[in-house]
Amino acid sequence: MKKRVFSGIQPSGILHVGNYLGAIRNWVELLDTHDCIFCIVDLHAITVPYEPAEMPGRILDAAAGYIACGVDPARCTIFVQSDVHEHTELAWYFNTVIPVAYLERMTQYKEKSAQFSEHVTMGLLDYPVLQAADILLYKAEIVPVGEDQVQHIELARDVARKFNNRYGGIFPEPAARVGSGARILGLDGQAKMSKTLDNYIAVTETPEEIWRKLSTAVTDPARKRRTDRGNPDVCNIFSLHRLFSSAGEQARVAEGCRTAGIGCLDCKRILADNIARELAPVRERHAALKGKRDFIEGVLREGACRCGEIARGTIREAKAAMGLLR
Ligand code: AQP
Repeated sequence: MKKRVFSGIQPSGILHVGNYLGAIRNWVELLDTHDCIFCIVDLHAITVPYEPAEMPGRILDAAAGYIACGVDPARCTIFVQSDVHEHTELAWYFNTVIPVAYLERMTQYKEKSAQFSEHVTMGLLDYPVLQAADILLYKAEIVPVGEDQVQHIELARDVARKFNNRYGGIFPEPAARVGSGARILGLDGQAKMSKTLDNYIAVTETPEEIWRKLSTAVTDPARKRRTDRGNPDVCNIFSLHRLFSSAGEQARVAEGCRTAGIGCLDCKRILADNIARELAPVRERHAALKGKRDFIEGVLREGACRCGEIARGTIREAKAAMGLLR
């Protein structure tokens, strides 16, 4: 029996290099060795203000993005969260075992409620409980995510433990799997790469767009002139080299930076070429999928069908344990 993996991304418009390195590249590594379920978490995306008319297109685009990044639907299950209504049902059961104080402590809740101070809803507070339900509905043991999501996976473990203590051992305690791109900083070199901060490179950007964005990105702040020696260890551009460039190239760039043998623009040029090379197949597959709506809908339908079956089984078990089955 392969261990089960679950992860998801919100359909909020754009897949960026942070999502790719923090999550999707790690998903692809697990395709052949694990039973992988990847979700488009639309119910999470509606916890902040959004445009309903745009949502159907965003969901399809997220699915196309997954597939374009190498999440091969023949080797895993891809589905849309709201197509399997048991996610919200299980979240409600979990709401009855998890204290409110646990949720009020969540970093993402604090950040998002500051960001959307006019829109601090129950959905925003309850986000991690729904996320626990997403994972535990499938009794997934491994959750590949970026560092920002580790606290939520810890909460999912708390939920599983509390439910099991109260009603019997139904749920495994899932573990976060954080890969080498755990926390990608944005082009400002300070905050996490994210859509809302507009400090990202999208996975579908052209080589020209990648270069345009990188050319103004922040490097070692102490290196002011071309002739100054730099420190790759504090340079965000070099941290991206670590994820996109070969070991030999990293060593040459680091040496060139430390000795002022190369300038920041030279260093960025090499990085831009390497990112563009790795993302070229993603961009091409994404463009090819544009005209294949029926194919994508088929993948999502099939995914919802398989997930619905597993979900119904778990819900039956949970209800029986809770005394809700007659
Ligand atoms: N900068 C990042 N570095 C590493 N991993 C990241 N992830 C997101 N940003 C980074 C990982 O991507 C997965 C999807 O998370 P999400 O659906 O919560 O993505 P997101 O939060 O919508 O991405 P943004 O751009 O950060 O959204 P906004 O700006 O709306 O808050 C997760 O595994 C996450 O860890």
